[in-house]
Amino acid sequence: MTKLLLRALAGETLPTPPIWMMRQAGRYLPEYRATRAQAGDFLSLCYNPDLAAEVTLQPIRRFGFDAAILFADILLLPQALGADLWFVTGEGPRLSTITDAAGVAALKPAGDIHDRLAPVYETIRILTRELPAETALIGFAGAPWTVATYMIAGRGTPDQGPAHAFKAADRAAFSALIDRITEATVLYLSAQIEAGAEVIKLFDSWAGSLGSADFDDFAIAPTRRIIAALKARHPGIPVIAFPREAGGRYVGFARATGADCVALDNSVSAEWAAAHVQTDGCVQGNLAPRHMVTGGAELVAEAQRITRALRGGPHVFNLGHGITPEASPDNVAAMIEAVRSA
Ligand code: 1CP
Repeated sequence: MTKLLLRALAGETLPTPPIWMMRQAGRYLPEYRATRAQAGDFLSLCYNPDLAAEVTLQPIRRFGFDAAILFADILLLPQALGADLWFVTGEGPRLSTITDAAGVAALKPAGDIHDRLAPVYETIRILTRELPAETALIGFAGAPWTVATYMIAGRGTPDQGPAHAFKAADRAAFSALIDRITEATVLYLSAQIEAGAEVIKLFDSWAGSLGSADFDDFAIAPTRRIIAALKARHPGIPVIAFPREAGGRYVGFARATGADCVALDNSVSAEWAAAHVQTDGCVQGNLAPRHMVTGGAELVAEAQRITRALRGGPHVFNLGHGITPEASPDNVAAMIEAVRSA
C-alpha cells in the first residue's frame, strides 16, 4: 500500500484526501511547549535531532496525520551560508543583514552548508525509523525569494520593502544572492532526500509581493531550477510548491516550475482552484487557519466544502497557512473528522 500523500502527489484522485497541516508541530500543542522548554530555545530545538524528531512525531501520535513535516526552519540555510541568526522571544527571528554586493560576496560557498546542517539530516534519519509505515515524511526549504527577504532585512517585514529596495538598487547583486541561495537549496534538499525525505516542499511565503516580471525571474525561475536539479538527482521525488498569495498566478505555476503539487493559500476559493489550477495536477489546501481557533459548525462546513470542491482531482487537504498558537487541538481533531466524513 503506497502512502496516501504519495498517491495524491502522483496525480491519483482519492475518495478521501491525505491530511496534514502547516506548522502542525507547534505552540498550540502542550507537548510541543514542554519539549521546547526542555531544549531551551527554538534554535536549540531545531539542532537537537532527538528533540526535533520528537516534536515532529507529536502531531502524528495525537492526530494520525498522513504526513509528517521535518521540524526545522527556513532560516537555518542562511545561517549555514554565514548569516548570524537568533530568535527574540515574543518577537521572532533576527538575522544579520545584507545591504550591498559586498555582503553577498562575503557569504560562504553553497557547498559549505553541510557541517552546520548535519543535525537536520540526522533528524530525518531518526524519523525514517520511527514514523508509522503509512506516514510520509516531508523535507522542506524556503524558496530563494522568501529566504532572500529575510537575509536582506534581517527579519520578517510586512511588505518585503528592504528586499525590493535592494533589487531596485543593484539587480545584479540581488540576482547573485538568489543564485547562491538556489545552489545551496539544491544541495540542502538533496541531502534531505538522501537522509530519507520522501517529498519536498518549497515555501515561498512572500511570493505574492513580487510584480509580474519579478515573479517570473524570482519566484518561477529559481523554483524551476531547484525542482529540475532535484529531479535529475533523485528521479521521481515529488515536490510541493507554495507561492503564497500568488492569486491568478497560481494558474500554470505547476507547469512553469515542474512542481507536482501547488499549495494554495486561503485567499483563493477551492471552487476556483478546481476549475483553474487542479486541471494541471494536484493541489494542496486551503482552509483558513482561523477556523482552528474558532471551531464549531463553521469549521466543519468549510472543511467539507473544500474537500467536496476538490474531490474531482488529486487533492491534499491542508490549511492555507500555518496553524497559530491560539488554535485548539480539539478543533484539529474536528477538522480531520469533517474531512474524512465529507
Ligand atoms: O516559538 C516557537 O516555537 C517558534 C515558532 C516556529 C516554528 C514552530 C518558527 C519560528 N519556526 C517553526 C517551525 C517551522 N518553520 C516549520 C516546521 C514544520 C512545521 O510546519 O510543523 C516550517 C516548515 C517553518 C517554515 C518557515 N519559517 C516559514 C515558511 C512558512 C510560513 O509560515 O510562511 C517562514 C516564513 C519561517 C520563518 C519563521 N520562523 C519562525 C517564525 C515566527 C517565522 C516568521 C517570521 C516573520 O516573518 O516575521
